[in-house]
Amino acid sequence: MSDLKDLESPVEVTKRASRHLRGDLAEQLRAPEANVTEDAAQLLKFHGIYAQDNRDSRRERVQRGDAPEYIFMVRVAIPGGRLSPSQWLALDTVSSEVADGSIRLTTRQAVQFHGVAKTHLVALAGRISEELMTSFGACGDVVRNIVMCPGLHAENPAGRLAQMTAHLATTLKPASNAHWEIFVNGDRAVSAETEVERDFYGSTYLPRKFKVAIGHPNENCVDVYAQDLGLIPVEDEDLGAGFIVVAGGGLGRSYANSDTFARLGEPLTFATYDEIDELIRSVLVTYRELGGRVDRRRARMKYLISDLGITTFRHEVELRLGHALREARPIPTPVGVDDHLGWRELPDATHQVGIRIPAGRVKDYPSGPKYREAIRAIAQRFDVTFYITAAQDLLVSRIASEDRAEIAAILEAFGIKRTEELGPVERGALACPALPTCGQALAESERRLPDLVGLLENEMRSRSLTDRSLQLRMTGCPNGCARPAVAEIGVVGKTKSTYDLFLGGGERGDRLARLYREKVTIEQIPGLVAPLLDRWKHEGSPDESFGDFFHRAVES
Ligand code: SRM
Ligand code: SF4
Repeated sequence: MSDLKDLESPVEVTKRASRHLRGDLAEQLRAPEANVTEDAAQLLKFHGIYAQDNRDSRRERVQRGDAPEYIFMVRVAIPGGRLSPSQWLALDTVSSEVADGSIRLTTRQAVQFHGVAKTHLVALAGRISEELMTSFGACGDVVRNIVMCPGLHAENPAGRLAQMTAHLATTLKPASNAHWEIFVNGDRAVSAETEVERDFYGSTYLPRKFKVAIGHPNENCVDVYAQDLGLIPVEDEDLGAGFIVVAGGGLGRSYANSDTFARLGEPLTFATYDEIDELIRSVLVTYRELGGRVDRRRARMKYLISDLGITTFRHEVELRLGHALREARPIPTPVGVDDHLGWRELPDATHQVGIRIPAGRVKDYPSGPKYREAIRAIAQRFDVTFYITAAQDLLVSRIASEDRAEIAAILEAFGIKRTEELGPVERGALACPALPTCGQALAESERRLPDLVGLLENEMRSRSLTDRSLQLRMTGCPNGCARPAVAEIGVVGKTKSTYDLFLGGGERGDRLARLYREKVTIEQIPGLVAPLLDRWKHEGSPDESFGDFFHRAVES
């Protein structure tokens, strides 16, 4: 046993000693220092909080002999991305009162606040908990925010799938009362001594984060193959409604470990609604027991599946489940692509408008669109439902027919572009936050996205390709938070000013992009893509996407 402990990563030791995620967080939060210790920073992640510093001022401050400007990022889990108007208004208030004035919508339908001071963390947690939201379990070695295609939810908000998302979001959270005790209820919460963590977490939780998404069978806006577990709802002829379960996806890589890679999930089984809870738990226990705990860079479930092979992994799940798994059913090929943007009528005759939010950053631009003001005005006046999408956008859903014109007028008044006005790259471009907040960023991402979008759209325009779409995803490092590994054009930070260029993924999310050029600057990218756009225009078939064309004609 002691040998095993010697091999564990230090985070495992911190988790085990934490008394169900408490550690000395309460004391650390009260201490006068602006930052926290490394151990506390690891535990804070389970509470949805990241210790960061402002990287724009880091160098200058350190040269002056000053400490870095310590700040915190708080991620609020929003299951299925669904929010009520009063929940949105609470997030809006928090963003002005204790964060940097923006609300950052994430690629997993959650919300992030940046630039929060340590002294404001408790107030923030308390405010959002009043609206039944929490950051607990939004980060850390647990099941992260449950992602669900907003189409599935909006079409049937009271349906079985919507209920299942809510159920999973509750039952897959850690059982520990630590969060409520430290951040919300003070000493009213149950003592750690009597607490038992959920059986699939135990005292050291999972080896790493674990991601679950429920995708639409007709389109793949959630990137279901990029998840540790992807669930695709289908009807089985014999067994009725259930899910094709794909396992072992994940897109992060690390330059520091060459044996890390992006991987697509592969079919594991078919499970009915009644079976899905037990199946997920058995997968989690398998991962908890067999997953790597030595090198955190190679601890995700995708490596376990890759190392064992899916057949052996299935067998291990069966051993824990107590019976054989069914064969997976054939995965339906998505019939289309749906970014959920623009206006549409829902089955219950209400309306929905999907608003493009550049890089998910809901804020008011001084001489541009006022996203926060517009959405606040809608939340204050209308009984609607909001959905955050996995493409960092926001849907205003369940709009009564009589309110449609007024909501359209609000969006126009605050300068929000109509979907038809969006450029062919702008419409679907994603970027991770990167600098100045992300401690792992090697290069800019969100802040340089508009430049790259503009450069690529110039190339599209000069070739009269503006009626086609081109999917661009950019990240500041190979962790891949905006999922560039499955994009038509993936731009991945390598050094301060250079990026690796990946090409040939696609909007079905079922193919990895290929490394096309290493270490290029943003300014070089249009020149590298331009000849391929020419070929796509002249050699591609009219309904062939750029990614499909590249894969068929250039890569092969
Ligand atoms: Fe991510 C770490 C932001 C989705 C793979 N991610 C981070 C951290 C917390 C940086 C850190 O560890 O210090 C970033 C916070 C930066 C900041 O300043 O805000 C960060 N990740 C994001 C978000 C906000 C990107 C966005 O533009 O929306 C997304 C938040 C999701 C959420 O709401 O839960 C986000 N991250 C993803 C995705 C995409 C997805 O899940 O669909 C991936 C690739 C899929 C995957 O997990 O393989 C992703 N993030 C990572 C990794 C690589 C993990 C690995 O397997 O090695 C890290 C690094 C880590 O965990 O140590 C990371
Ligand atoms: Fe940070 Fe890298 Fe994720 Fe971008 S991809 S947010 S730089 S960890």
